[in-house]
Amino acid sequence: MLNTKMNLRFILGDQLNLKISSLSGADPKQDIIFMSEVWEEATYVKHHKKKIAFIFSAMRHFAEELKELGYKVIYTKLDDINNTGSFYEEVKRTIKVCSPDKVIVTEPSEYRVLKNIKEWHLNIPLEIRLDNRFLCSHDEFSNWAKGRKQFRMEYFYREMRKKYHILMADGKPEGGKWNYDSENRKPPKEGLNIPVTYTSSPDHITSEVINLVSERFGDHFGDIEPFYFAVKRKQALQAFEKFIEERLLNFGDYQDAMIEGEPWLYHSHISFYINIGLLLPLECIQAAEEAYRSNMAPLNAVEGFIRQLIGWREYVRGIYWLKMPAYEDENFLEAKRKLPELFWGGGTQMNCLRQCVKETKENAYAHHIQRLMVLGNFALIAGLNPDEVNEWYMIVYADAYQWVELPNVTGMILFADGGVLGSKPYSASGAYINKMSDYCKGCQYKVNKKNGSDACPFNYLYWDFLIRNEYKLRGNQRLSLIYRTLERMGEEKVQAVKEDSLRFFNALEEGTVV
Ligand code: FAD
Ligand code: DLZ
Ligand code: SF4
Repeated sequence: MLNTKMNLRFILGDQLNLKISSLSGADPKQDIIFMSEVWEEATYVKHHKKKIAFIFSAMRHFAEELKELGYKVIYTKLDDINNTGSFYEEVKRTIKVCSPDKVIVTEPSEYRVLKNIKEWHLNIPLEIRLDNRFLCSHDEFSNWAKGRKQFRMEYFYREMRKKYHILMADGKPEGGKWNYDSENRKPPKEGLNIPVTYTSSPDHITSEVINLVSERFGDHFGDIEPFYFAVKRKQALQAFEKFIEERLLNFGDYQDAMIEGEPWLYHSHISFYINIGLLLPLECIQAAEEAYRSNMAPLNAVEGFIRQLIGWREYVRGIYWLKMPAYEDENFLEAKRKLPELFWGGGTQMNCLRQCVKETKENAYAHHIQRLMVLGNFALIAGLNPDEVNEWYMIVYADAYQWVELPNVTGMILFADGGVLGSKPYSASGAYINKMSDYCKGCQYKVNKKNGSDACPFNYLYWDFLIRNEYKLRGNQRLSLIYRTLERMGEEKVQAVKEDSLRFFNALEEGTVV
């Protein structure tokens, strides 16, 4: 029978893939595809300029691709005269114009937007479809989590490897081990030959968007130019291929390394492309496995990379949907300190923080260890308020959406969930940063000094954090050794830690450059 129903297929800015579930069964002759740049989404936090430009440009390119494939597309640009500024009003306006029988949308990636959509009154049916890009459904994750006292990524990851037959040999993990991290995470060495990352030049669509963002979002954080991200699937595939061919080989070895002036290292730089749909996680995982099978990259590198995608990425999403909305308000350690100006480029003498903020401002990107062990570690041991830290991470990274940002910040760096996502806080002193980077060489502070005004602040803040939070953390088995060391620390030393930390925090509050 001929289908005479007309569907309005609403595609959000992070759903830019032809295989997205909301397009499944689409009839180019009947259906209308709707996309909209809305003020509400662009400003609910003051996103980095590069992030907004990237999303708008990728949306506009995707709309063009759909038109070339013969689809009817209605697209509202941010500065269209009739743009009402919100998803709800824009969808209602479009319904009035084209009178569809039904609206179809793939579930939004964020709780905030899903809640909003569920409250819409459209007077026609609204079908919300599951997001088929993710490899673990909400139900599967809940079933995995059910009855477990503790969630641990490593066990989830093994299930996912088995489910998708990734790096498996006769039902066992390839090479005999599930995880090859003991071979990874080498400190950086002199003279590494780091390949340049993918860049593209802005075309007329991107140039128009850059002008729009400069005009309308001039007061947002971050540098808009140079703009070099891929904005079309074809380009994102090239960027990913470049990673497979040139950097995957060393991904494991230097996964945790940090080098001044080298923001990209051997990472893949695909999170922003995957998160908006330009790349699909499974195709990236399978391509990496193929690189191993064809001897292009060693197992430690390939397993490490695949674990990030099929393990961590799916795991944090699972935790997010399992724990929302309460997860947003978690503050297990009752951290209250305001986010200092240095996070906005306000200046600091701590070279590691200065470099990571500078690169974040320039690129809307920092790699995992910069986010975790420099910026995140500081936020944790300085006791920064989780709401402010979460907002900062949501703003500054081009790959930030709450489903992935919140668990990484609240769970992974701040331990604000009390140990749901990870088993212990990732706190570390300056020694870790010194081992894994060359930042300390260019720092005014002395990484080997434990106390005094020229000592590395990470050194005394690390102990002060443990002292301040002893009543919450003492019972944690994985911290028992550290607390025993603290017990053996003389009263004089403890006093010095407290005094140095107090001096540091006072300076921070007064706005003095620390
Ligand atoms: P690679 O190092 O090459 O890793 C490959 C891929 O694995 C990434 O592209 C990403 O898709 C996935 N991945 C790796 N680690 C994680 C992780 N912990 N959680 C989820 N996916 C992961 N990632 C985001 O996509 N958006 C965020 O908003 C975000 N916020 C973060 C905040 C903090 C405090 C921390 C510690 C991590 C955060 N991450 C976030 C995870 C990770 O840092 C980035 O995914 C990664 O740095 C992106 O760079 P890449 O593509 O070069 O990653
Ligand atoms: C991040 C973002 C921004 C800045 N702007 C838009 C927009 O104008 N239109 C749109 O459809 N999506 C945008 N996005 C991505 C959305 O925030 C994302 O799709 C939802 O938050 C997912 O829940
Ligand atoms: Fe960072 Fe301390 Fe090293 Fe300075 S000395 S770069 S503050 S770890």
